[in-house]
Amino acid sequence: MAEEKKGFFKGLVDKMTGTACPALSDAPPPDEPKEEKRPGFFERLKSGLSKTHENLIGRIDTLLLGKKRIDADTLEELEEILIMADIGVPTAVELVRTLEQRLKRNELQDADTLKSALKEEILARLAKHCAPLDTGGHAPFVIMVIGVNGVGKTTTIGKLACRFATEGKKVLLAAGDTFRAAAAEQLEIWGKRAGSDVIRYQEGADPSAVAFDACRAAVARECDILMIDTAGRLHTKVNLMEEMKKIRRILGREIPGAPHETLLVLDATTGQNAVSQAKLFKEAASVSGIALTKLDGTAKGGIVVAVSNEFKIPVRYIGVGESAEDLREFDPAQFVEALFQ
Ligand SMILES: Nc1nc2c(ncn2[C@@H]2O[C@H](COP(=O)(O)OP(=O)(O)O)[C@@H](O)[C@H]2O)c(=O)[nH]1
Ligand SMILES: [Mg+2]
Repeated sequence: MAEEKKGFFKGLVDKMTGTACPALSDAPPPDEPKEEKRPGFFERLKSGLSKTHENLIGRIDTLLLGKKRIDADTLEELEEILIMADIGVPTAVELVRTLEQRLKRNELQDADTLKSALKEEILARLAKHCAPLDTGGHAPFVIMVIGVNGVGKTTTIGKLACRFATEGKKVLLAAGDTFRAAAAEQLEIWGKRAGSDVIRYQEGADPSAVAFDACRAAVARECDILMIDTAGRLHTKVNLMEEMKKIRRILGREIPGAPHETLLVLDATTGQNAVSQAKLFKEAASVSGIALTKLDGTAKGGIVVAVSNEFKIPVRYIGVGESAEDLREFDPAQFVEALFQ
């Protein structure tokens, strides 16, 4: 109870001093519908995806310009465009096969019907593997966040902490990236914004010890969510995977079923590299969800489709910027709309 009060009080102070998640605590502008900041996010998503839009829809428009009818050659060229837009070879081939069948059934008369068929097929694939993260089943619900350096792990944890805090959840963060002191400092800044405590050790400490302490603290403090940041040095791939396994073991030993979510963070700007990373981590770390960051300003947004369709792991969140409000639950219909509009 005392903790609750402290959390509330701290939240109040942060609000007054402007250190609480500014974007999340801001009132919506008067002309925006109250309950959702969604239109704002949709616009940001749309402008973030504008390069991908140019890369994909722009090229499709050029391909179809002046075409009286759609034929097999058109679809072959479309396949190339899909691959260039980072939708990935397997998914591009699959999409075009489906469109060929539609063509045979005379369903694709012109550019518009082709584009809306493509949109439908992409949405169907995204929707099939979509599942929002449900943290309700366990307390504390333990989220282990993994991924290579620089993809946005710490930032995503910070944004999520803000998000959970606005839902009234008590969040604890663990600075498991002990490799760089700056990583723990960065997490503490986010912790302050979100009103969440951070368990941190000195630089170079054993991340498993941090995880162990964090579990004990999360249980003792009756937290709803525990998020564990991890290091992502890829040049020591084997060690990294071993370290992750060790952390997992500790978590599972301390809290039944933990980690309840292993969230892999991927940087959309890296395109097919993100696909390779997903492959690597899926095999080694039982990834249960994906967060795709930096969808703002990249031409490689097609990667969302590739990752979701190839790995059959739900994309939980997408990031379109650096502030707390720029992380949202992945909504396939909204994404496809923003991409095609
Ligand atoms: N533009 C943009 N930048 C992001 C996004 N997510 C993270 N970043 C930035 O990416 C950089 C690396 O993020 P960080 O969380 O430190 O990565 P980590 O090494 O995986 O923990 C930071 O400068 C973040 O602000 C995003 O969705 N969009
Ligand atoms: Mg980090």
